[in-house]
Amino acid sequence: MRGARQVPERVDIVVPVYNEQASIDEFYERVARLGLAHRLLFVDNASTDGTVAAIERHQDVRLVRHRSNEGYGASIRDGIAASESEYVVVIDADLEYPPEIIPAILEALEAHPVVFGSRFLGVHPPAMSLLRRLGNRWASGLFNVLFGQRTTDLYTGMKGLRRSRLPLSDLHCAGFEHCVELAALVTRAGHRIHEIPVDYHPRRKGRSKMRHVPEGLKLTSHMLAFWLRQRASGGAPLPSDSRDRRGG
Ligand SMILES: Nc1nc2c(ncn2[C@@H]2O[C@H](COP(=O)(O)OP(=O)(O)O)[C@@H](O)[C@H]2O)c(=O)[nH]1
Ligand SMILES: [Mg+2]
Repeated sequence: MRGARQVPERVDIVVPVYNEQASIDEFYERVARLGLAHRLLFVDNASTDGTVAAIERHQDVRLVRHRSNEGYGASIRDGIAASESEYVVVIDADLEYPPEIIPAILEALEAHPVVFGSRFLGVHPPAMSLLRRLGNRWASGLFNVLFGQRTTDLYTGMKGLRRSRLPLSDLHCAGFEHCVELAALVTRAGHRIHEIPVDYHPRRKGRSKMRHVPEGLKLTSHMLAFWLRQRASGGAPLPSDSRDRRGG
């Protein structure tokens, strides 16, 4: 990867965790193999298992702790606030997204202010239920129509962001609606969401904590609310690819 040796000192890897004791060690080891373990910034969302103890066994990582469970979005918001590097990577510790994708995200961030790892751009369709696949496609499609983007995976948990190019302190949402808020914020900032394919492996350890159908309905209503708010404030310019490259 171009610049692989300089980039690490400019990246923070924000990892929201809630009861992920089973996968912390493997996640850490795999990031360590990339030479990036010391850039890890875990945000524990008041886990009730041994997640915190598992993280604290690794002395070169940072840990932000919530006293009570504040939601997925709150973890990312607080992780970003506690980080300081120009490159911010967000990834879950449940190993559904392989940490080995991080260097490719960093490389893409050199040219694009926002990079999503898309589970739908690979050679094979992701191993997820038809309902989840259709739900994601529908939500991504609706978002694209409303906000003029071309994302194929609005709800991916694998993202790269350039701090100087985005008003990240404007993120407020605490739940999974954070995904919509962030994508809307990217649009408001005038950027195109750039995507690279990511392999997705449904969790082997622990169980999914997201209730997909109710969350999907909630996210759709948030999407419409963000769109109405954006329109009320004069609307956003449609993102253009050329703007992404300028000064990237
Ligand atoms: N559901 C949930 N997940 C959280 C929270 N805070 C952090 N997370 C992490 O966010 C990720 C998303 O949840 P997950 O169950 O993997 O959803 P799924 O991958 O879509 O099945 C997991 O890695 C969690 O550990 C929270 O408050 N609620
Ligand atoms: Mg997951």
